[in-house]
Order: sequence, then structure tokens, then C-alpha cells
Amino acid sequence: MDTLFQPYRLNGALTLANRFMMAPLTRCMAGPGLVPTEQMAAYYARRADIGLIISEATIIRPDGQGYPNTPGLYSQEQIEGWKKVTQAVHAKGGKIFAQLWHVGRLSHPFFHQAEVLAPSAIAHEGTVPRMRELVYQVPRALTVAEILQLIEDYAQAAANAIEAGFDGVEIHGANGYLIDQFLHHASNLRDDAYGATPENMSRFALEVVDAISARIGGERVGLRLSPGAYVHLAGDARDRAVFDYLLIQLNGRTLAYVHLGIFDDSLTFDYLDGRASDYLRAHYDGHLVGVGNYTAESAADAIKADRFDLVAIGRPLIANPDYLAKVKKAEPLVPYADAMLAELV
Ligand code: FNR
Ligand code: 8K6
Repeated sequence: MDTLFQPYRLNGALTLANRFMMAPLTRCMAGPGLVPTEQMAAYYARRADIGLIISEATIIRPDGQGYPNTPGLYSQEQIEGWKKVTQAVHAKGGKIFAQLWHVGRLSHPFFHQAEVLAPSAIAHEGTVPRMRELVYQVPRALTVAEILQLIEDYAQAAANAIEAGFDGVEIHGANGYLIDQFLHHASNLRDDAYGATPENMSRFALEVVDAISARIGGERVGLRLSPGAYVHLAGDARDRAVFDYLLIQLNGRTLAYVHLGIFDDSLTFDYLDGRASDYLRAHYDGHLVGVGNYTAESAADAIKADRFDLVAIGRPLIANPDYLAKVKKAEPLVPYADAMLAELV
């Protein structure tokens, strides 16, 4: 357990105070204009003893929104709002990355009065959470020119994150959102340079990584991936080859870390021969962040067994702003309940 509380060097730019990360947690509490609030600054600052906070997913442009009141990083007001958050976290000695997000086909015109865009014109069945009257629509397939614009918009949002004082960014390439929609056969039926083969299906993710790295430096860029489809998408055995290719490509690049996107890491996937975390460990050479129903104890065991290097904690950190202090003193934790999402504690 002691290892978890020791500093961890990610690279020449970043050494973390400990091996805990705060998992990105959408809270739907941004103010008008999707601007972060003082309450959000105080909420993140209460958790500044965590080695690295990953912000709630933050949209790179208006048509990337899929839930109410999620913050953005494309307007000057949003940048100014985030400055309050990063300053509050830094004042307490913490570090924070912005998670950059576009939901692709999981958007709805309700949020932005524009088209819903995705790799292919395949709808996700169902409705927007918390807004049950909004049925997901059939998206329009992106043109290549629109894909290039999206890559530029990701890079600009990363530059905005640095202007706002973030220590880096995590690219949200997981959980069935836009980047993940390119990486899985269930949502990518393209037959151009962005579809059909592992190389083409990985192209968008890699171009986003490269454009952001060119702008802010790869040492300040993390990437979240869900090689096992478990939410918003159906898995397909052919997805395995896409992630095999993508990870080989990522091994040749500088990144701060790769972070698994999952809710429960005991899930296994036939086409990954087991847990997604073990698959990533076997195929990715850099720092790996594990997540998904871990306690400090089970994370310490996993790190000792060399299954990953750092652990991200989600729901327990919603319920316990003083998670780290409690774990250190072996005090009991408040159990998480969904009702806690109504308030920023
Ligand atoms: C999440 N999760 C999540 N993931 C992500 O990449 N971006 C996000 O914005 C969110 N938002 C979010 C909101 C809420 C309320 C929950 C519960 C989860 C997933 C999260 O980062 C994490 O992977 C899971 O919660 C599993 O970790 P725990 O909670 O078992 O430690
Ligand atoms: C896989 C990424 C998860 C995206 C998170 C969306 C966040 C919404 C969570 C909905 C949970 C509903 C609980 C309702 C609580 C009342 C809040 C006012």
C-alpha cells in the first residue's frame, strides 16, 4: 500500500505526488455558457491531494455536447472559468488535466441546434440520460474536410486548456464517444481513409493525438481508451485488430499515459482474451492507468502484481472528498450512491 503514496515520475515534465488519479466524472454542473463555476473550483480543490485530477469530460465545441450543463473549452469565458479551477487546485499543491470530449453520435440537436455528426450514419438506440424525451438520432457521416476540422478543434481545445492553466489534457477516446466510434466496427462503416482497415480506423485517434502533441507536447497528453466495448457500442471480434494496430502506433509516440475506460475492471472480453486492462498492459509499453471498482487495497495488489502503474478512483471520490486522507489513516469510506450526483460536495 505504501507504494501508492510515493511520488510517481510520469516523465520529464510531470512527477505526481502519489499514484492516485481522480477519474473523470461528468457532473453536469457548469453555469450558463457551459462555464465552470466557483463551486466546481472548490469541489476540485478539495481533492487536490490526489496525484493527478482528471477533469470531468469537457466539450471541445458545441456539437460535442451530449448531456446538460457539461463544461466547454472553446470560449474565452470557459477558459476564464477553468482558470479559477486550476488556480484553486494548484494553490493546494495539486495537478489537473482537462478531459477533452466530443460525443459524436451521442449528441442531440437539442443542445446546439446543429446536425449530429459521427463516423457513419448509424444511430445509437435509446435516449439521452436525464432527458428521456430526447431520442438519439441517426447522425450524418462526417466528410473528410469535417474530420480535419475536428482534429484542429481538438488541438485548439488543448491549447485553450494550457491557457486555462491545466497541467495537460486527457483525450477522451473511450466509452463509445466520437473517437471510440471510429475504433469499433459497430459504429464505423466508412470505406475511405478513416474506415474498413485497422490502419484507417485508427487514423482519426492518431491524428488527434499528433495534432494535440504538436501543440502542447506529448508529455502533457494522456489518452483514454476502451478496447473492450461495454457502453454505447456493441463489441466485434474484428475490433481486436484495430486496437492491436493502434497500440503499436502509440508505442512509437510520446504520451503521458494510457488510461483504460471502464466501470468495472473484472469484466472480460472474449476478443481481448480477458480483462481490457491486461490486454492494454500486454500491448502498450508506457504508463498504464487502471480503473474500475478498485479500492486502495485492490489497487495496491494490482500495482504490486505489475498489472498497471497508477489507479484512477471515481465514485469513491464523489462520496469522499477526503478519500486520500481516509485511506491513509485506514478510516471507513462513505459508500457512493447515485443520489450524490445532485450536489457537488
Ligand atoms: C463517469 N465516468 C466517466 N468517464 C470518462 O471518461 N469521462 C467522464 O466524464 C465520466 N463521467 C462519469 C460520471 C459518473 C457519475 C460516473 C459514475 C462515471 C467513468 C469513470 O471515469 C470511471 O471509469 C468509473 O466510474 C469507474 O471507476 P470507479 O467509480 O469504480 O472508481
Ligand atoms: C460513460 C460516461 C458516463 C457519462 C456520465 C453521464 C453522467 C450522468 C449520470 C446520470 C446518473 C443519473 C443520476 C441522477 C442523479 C440526480 C442528479 C440531478
